[in-house]
This record gives sequence, structure tokens and C-alpha cells, in this order.
Amino acid sequence: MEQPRLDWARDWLNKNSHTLYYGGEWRKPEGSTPFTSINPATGAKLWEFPESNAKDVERAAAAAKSAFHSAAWRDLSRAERATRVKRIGAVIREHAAELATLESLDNGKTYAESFVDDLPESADVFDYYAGWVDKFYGETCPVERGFLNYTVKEPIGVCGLIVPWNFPLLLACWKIAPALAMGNTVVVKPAPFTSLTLVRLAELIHERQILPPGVFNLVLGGGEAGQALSQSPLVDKISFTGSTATGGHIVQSAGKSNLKALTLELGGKAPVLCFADLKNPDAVIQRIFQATFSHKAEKCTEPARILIEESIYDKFAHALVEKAEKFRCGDPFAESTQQGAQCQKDHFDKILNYIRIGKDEGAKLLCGGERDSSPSAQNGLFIRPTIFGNVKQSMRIAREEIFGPVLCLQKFKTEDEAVQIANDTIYGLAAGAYTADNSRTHRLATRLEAGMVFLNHYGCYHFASPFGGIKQSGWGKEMAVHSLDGYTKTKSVWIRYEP
Ligand code: TAP
Repeated sequence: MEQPRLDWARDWLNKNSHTLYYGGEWRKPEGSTPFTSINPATGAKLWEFPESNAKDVERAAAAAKSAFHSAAWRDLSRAERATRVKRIGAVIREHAAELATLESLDNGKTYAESFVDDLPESADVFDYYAGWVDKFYGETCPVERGFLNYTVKEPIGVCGLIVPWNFPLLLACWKIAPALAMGNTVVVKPAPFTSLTLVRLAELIHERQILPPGVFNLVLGGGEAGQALSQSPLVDKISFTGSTATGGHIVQSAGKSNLKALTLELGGKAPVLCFADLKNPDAVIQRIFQATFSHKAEKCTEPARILIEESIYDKFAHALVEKAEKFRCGDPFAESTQQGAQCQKDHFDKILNYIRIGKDEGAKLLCGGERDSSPSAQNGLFIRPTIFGNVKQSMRIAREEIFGPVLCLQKFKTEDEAVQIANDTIYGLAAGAYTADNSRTHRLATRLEAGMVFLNHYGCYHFASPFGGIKQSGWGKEMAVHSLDGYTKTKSVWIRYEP
């Protein structure tokens, strides 16, 4: 792992005045509402920027529209387009230590998580979709004699890409790479708490002249900027990752403007079922712990409810608590740190409030339940890994998304009961189960209501496999060929042989 580049980051932050990028140039936003970004691990101010307002967003969308209609991007040869897409991945790889440093300063996750988990995938996804540029095409349809009918896949147009603060660069790259590979232009809006890596990426794309002007555009700001993007008639598609509530607002905005296409990756409350027959309980407990508390549990697919068969409940609960009590919170750049700071103050308060709710509801607090008071954590937004036992499915902590280091343990007696509890949620992003019974494994694959079901290994991800939820966890999928479907429209062409 490369060392963090803290001195470089300090210099860059002191000098940086880049906040709005469209049409191939850095612009001064018309919006003047200042946003102060805070380092969540120390409470110190990182930087302040003026949020883009609706007019800024509309200008960025207009630049993206004009670039879409020009020949500069759409009419490049496929080989050249693929080369440019790949170059974005290469530049991310080259600047991985810088970008990982900025990500950890802004988001609070450990530097190791940024460098080892987020950065390689952010770069590699460009290679993956560059490879698809000349492999995604239409079909010849077996229609009646005398006609030729075929389909063509065309870019949608201007794609508004709205991303949250938990994996700021990575989730943006998941969208930027397939959108550009299919010939679209993009306007990216990160969450205001975590804009730094996207600003740096825009600088690198600009400095290296990787893309024609207007193909990649960036607006910074909060809800107003996001809303302006989803309401803009110039925007043809929104790909959004964030909360279910905001997803609902975006649906309304799209409906009221131009019925733009939508892909929505929303919230989750993933259950993991642990049956008494599971093999190698120590490895299962380790995996569940890691899957829950890495990235300080600000992950949409994190296990939030562990459903444990009654006969192994005590052993499981004890082992999870033992791990939680040893987990070290603190400076994201210290090698000994295992859990960084929660990303922002409102969210930190929300998590602590859910812990209070859990106690009031009568769940049994097994460990954690407070902010971390160790010396290296005192000024930051650190919460001890928290585990509640004897949680009932009727409790709010079992039903609502907390999105932080709070794990609920629930008991079950039978498979039917476990499935009923697991599916009793508005969400359907991910679910998992551990059992040595092969028939049950296959049954659970069918019975669990989730877009991703992990059996006997929780949390598997690959560019070649669709990512996304069902129920109120989202519309559509990302990754693999599914992202390409989301960034293209299909045209059906009919030709009669004899005019
Ligand atoms: P949100 O509050 O929903 O915000 C997400 C993004 O939308 C931010 O950039 C936000 O800007 C913007 N936004 C807010 N109001 C908007 C509006 N009316 N129109 C358009 N954009 C608007 O989510 P969050 O708190 O940042 O992220 C946590 C949530 O994301 C959790 O629910 C988590 O489960 C979900 N998530 C889901 C996935 C997948 S793949 N399913 C992955 C990661 C996270 P502001 O920050 O200024 O409000």
C-alpha cells in the first residue's frame, strides 16, 4: 500500500478554488451559499465552497447537451472511445494515493479502506466498461417474411449522476464509466460532504485532455443542485444512489419534467440468517463482523439484522461482542485503526438517536452504544461498534435503516420463521444465509426477497454480476451488461425487402 499524501492534500486544499466544471472549463458558480466541509475525524474545517444553484446546474446540463449533439464524442471511433475511457482508469490508478488521502479526509473511512477497497475498483471499472464499447449491440429479430427487423443500441443523451457520501469516488465511477462507454455525456453531482475526490478527478481529466469539452461536467452542492438536475428537461437520464426518501423525490421531479429515465439504488436493511448446522462458525462470525463494521458500517448492503437459530444464539452473540469490544476507532490514517469516523454530524446524531431508540424500545444493549472516548477519537464523529440483542422485528431499530455501526441480533426457531422475519421489511437490497443443508441453501435463494442473495459467504461483488435492489431498495441494476442497458435506448428498425 502506498503511503498517504497528507502534505500534498494540505497544499492542494489551500490552493483549490475549483468547484464547478462544465463545457471543458472551470467556472465561477452563480450560487453563493457556502458549504463548509469538515474533517469528521478531527472536527477541523477542510474547505469551503459555494454551492451550485439551479442556474449553474442548467448551464452544466446545456454544456453536456451540446457536447452530446456534437460529433466530438459520439462520432469518435469505438476504439478511440474505449481508449479514452481506459485512460480515466489509468489516471485514477496513477493518483491512487492522492485520491485515497482526499477520500479519507473527507469521508472519515480509514486510509487502508480507501486505498485498498475504493481506489482499485474505481480505476478498474473504466477498464471493464472500455472492454464493452464494441461488444454491446442489438439483435436481428425473427419477424415475418419480407421484412428485416433489427435493433440498435443508442446512447441516451445527458446523464445526471447523483451519488451519496459513503463511497463518493467509487459509486460515481460505477456510473461514469458505463455512461461514457456508451457515448453519453454526464453531469456528476457528489454529496456536498464528500466532493473532493470528484473535483480532483475532474482536474485530472481536464489537465490530461482525456475527453472533449462538455462530455464530463461536475456540479457541487446539496439538495437544490440535485433537484435542479432531476427536474431539468435537458437531462435525459438520472442514475441516483442514495436514500429511499430522496429516490421518491427524484421520481416526482422526473415525472413533472420530461419523464427522464431513472436508475435508483436506494436504502437497505439486510438480514443474514445463521442456522445451527452451519460449518465453521468462527469463520462465519468473522465474515459477518467484517461485512458489518468495515467502512464504519456506512454501507447499503451491510448486514443490519443477524437472525440466529436459538440453539447457537448465545455463542454467536458472545463471539460478535468480543470482536466489537476489541475494535479500535480513531485516526483514519493510523495503521492500527480499524474503524474511522462517521461521515457527517447529522448522520452521527441520527445513529446515536437510533441507539437511544433501541434502548427505549427494550432491546438489550450488548456492547457499544456511545461515542468513542479514546484519546485519538475525542474530537471526531466516532461511535463504538454497537450490538443489540433480543431485538424484536416490531422495533424501529429492526425496521429502519440506520446506516451506521449498530447491529441487531434476532432469534428464530424454524426456517419459516426466519424467512418471515427476513422478508418483513420495505427494503430488498441484499440478504444472506449460512447453512450446511444444500436443499435449504437453494430454497433460501428463492425465498429471500432481495436483489442480491449471498449464501454461505456474505457480500460478494464483481463487475460481471448485477448490483441493486428490489422492493423499496431501487429500480434497475448496475454493473455487468445491466449498466449498459441503463445508459442506452433500444431502437427497432423495420425494412421491407421490396419497397
Ligand atoms: P441522500 O440523502 O438520499 O443523498 C444522496 C444524494 O442525493 C446526495 O448527493 C444529495 O445531496 C442528493 N439529493 C438530496 N436531495 C435531493 C433531491 N431532492 N433531488 C436530487 N438529489 C438530491 O443519501 P445519503 O444520506 O447521501 O446516503 C445514504 C443513503 O444512500 C442510504 O440510504 C444508503 O442505503 C444509500 N445507498 C445505497 C446504495 C445502493 S447501491 N443501493 C449505495 C450506497 C448508499 P445532499 O447530500 O446535499 O442532500
